[in-house]
Amino acid sequence: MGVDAEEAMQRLGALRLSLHCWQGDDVTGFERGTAELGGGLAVTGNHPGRARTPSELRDDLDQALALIPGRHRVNLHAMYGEFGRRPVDRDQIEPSHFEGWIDWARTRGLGLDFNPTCFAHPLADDGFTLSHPDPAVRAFWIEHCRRSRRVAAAMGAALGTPCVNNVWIPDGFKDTPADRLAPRERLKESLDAVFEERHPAEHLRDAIEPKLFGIGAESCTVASHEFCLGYAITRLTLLCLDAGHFHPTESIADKISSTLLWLPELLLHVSRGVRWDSDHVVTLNDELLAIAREVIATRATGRVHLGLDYFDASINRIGAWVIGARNLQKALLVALLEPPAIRHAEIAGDRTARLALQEESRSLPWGEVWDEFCRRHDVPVGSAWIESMRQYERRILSSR
Ligand code: RNT
Ligand code: ZN
Repeated sequence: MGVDAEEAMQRLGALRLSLHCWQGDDVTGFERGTAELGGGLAVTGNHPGRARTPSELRDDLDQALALIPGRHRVNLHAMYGEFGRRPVDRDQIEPSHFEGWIDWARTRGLGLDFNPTCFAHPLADDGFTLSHPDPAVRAFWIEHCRRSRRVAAAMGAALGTPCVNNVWIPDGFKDTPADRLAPRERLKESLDAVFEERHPAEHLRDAIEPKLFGIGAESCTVASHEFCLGYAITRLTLLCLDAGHFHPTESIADKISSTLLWLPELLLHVSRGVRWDSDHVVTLNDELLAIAREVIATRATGRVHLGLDYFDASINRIGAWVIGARNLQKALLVALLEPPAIRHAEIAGDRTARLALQEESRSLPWGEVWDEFCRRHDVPVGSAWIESMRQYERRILSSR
C-alpha cells in the first residue's frame, strides 16, 4: 500500500511530547499553605504514592520517561518551584526557584515547558484573576504571569530549546452574568500587560488556552474559545487547544488546519473529556486518532507542540503518564503509517476508494511497527512495562 514503516518510525522518534508534571501529585505543587485546588479543576481518587517533594516527583517522572520511547519534555506549573523555607507568593517567583528542575532537565536532555498558576490561591478564590473587577487583584496576577514568562524564558535559554509558557485563565461565572463584555475587556488589557515584555522566540513561546466551562463556572468563561482565538491571532501568540475544553461532540482535530492558517504555531493539550470532566487519562480512541492524524496530515509537526493534560489519582500515577503518552505516540504512528493511496483517491475524485481504503487501513498491522519502535528505543515492548511500574510501586510508592 505504499507505506514506509522505516520512515514512519524515524519521524515518530523525532516527535517530543510534553509530559505534564501535575499528573504525579494531583495538581498539588510545592507551595506552603493549603489553598484548595479550585479554578473548576477536580482530582478524584486516592491511589497510594503521590509525589510530595520535587525529588519524589522527579524520580517518578524519570520512571515514567523510562517506559515511554523517545526523548521528551516536561511541563511545569509555577506552583512546582522549590521555594525553600520562606513562603514565596506567586508575584515573587523567580528563575532561581526552578534551578533544580533546569539542572535535572539538562542532565537528561529534556526540554521544559511552563504555566503560570492562576488557581489554588486565596486571590483566585472568588473565581476571577486576570479579569477581576479589583485592579489590585488583577495587578497581582499580571505580575505572576510576567514572572512566569521570565522563568520560562530562563528555562528556554538554559536548555537551548524554546519553553512554551501557557496561560490558562479559569475566570468565569457560575450563573448568568449581567455583563459579559467588561470582564473580557479587562482580561484583554491584563494579557496585553502580561505580554508587554519582549523575550527572544528561541527562549520563549507564549500560548493562551480557552475553555468552555469549569466546575463553578458553568454559565460563562471569560477566556472562551472565540476570545482566545481572536487574541492569539491579533497578538501572534500560540493558541492552546485542549481536547477536553469544547462541547462533547466538538473535536479539536478539525480546528488544527483552520487555526494554523492564521497562527504561527499551536499547543495541544491532549486530554479526554468524559461528561463533565475534561481531564481523563488519554485512551487510544477515535478522537485521539483524529487529532494525531490531523497533525501529521497537515504536515505541521514543526508547528504543533504536543502537550498532555489530564490527572487521575485513582490509578498508579506513573501508569497514567505512560498510558497517555504511549497512546498519543501510537496515534501519531498510525497517522504516519497512513497509506498514501487514501490521499491519491481523494485527488482522483474517487470517494468510494477513499472510504474503502480508510476502512481497510484500520486493520493494517501497525502494532508490529509500534513493538519494533519500542525495541529500538530500548523500552519495554507491549504490556511488559506494567511489570516495571509494579516493581517501582512496591519498592518506592508503597512506602510513601
Ligand atoms: C484546565 C486547563 C489547564 C490545566 C492545567 C493544570 O482546564 O486544561 O491546562 O489543566 O494547567
Ligand atoms: Zn489544558
